[in-house]
Amino acid sequence: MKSLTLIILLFGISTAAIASQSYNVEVTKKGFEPSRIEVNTGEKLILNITRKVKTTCAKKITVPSENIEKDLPFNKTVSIVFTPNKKGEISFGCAMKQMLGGVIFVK
Ligand SMILES: [Cu+2]
Repeated sequence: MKSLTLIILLFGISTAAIASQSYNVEVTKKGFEPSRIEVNTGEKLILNITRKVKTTCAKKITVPSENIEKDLPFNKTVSIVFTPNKKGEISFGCAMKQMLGGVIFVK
């Protein structure tokens, strides 16, 4: 019986690892939209970000806790991918001390 439980447990873990969630984010004159995103812990997260305005300080996106920093070319979709492994809040924003930014809620 113990081994059966282990198999079920392993199966559960691998399913969670395969699952992914993706969200589209745009940079508009208001900043990042949406600026609040709710995601599940343990699932691969894909954020597809498109900068729609030419004049903004958000020409880059940073996710400091994940060591992510990426350029956001005008009108071109850039994806950032990581797996949130614990519940809580992950902030993201422009490279300039996140003057424009948002929060990812990991539940
Ligand atoms: Cu900025």
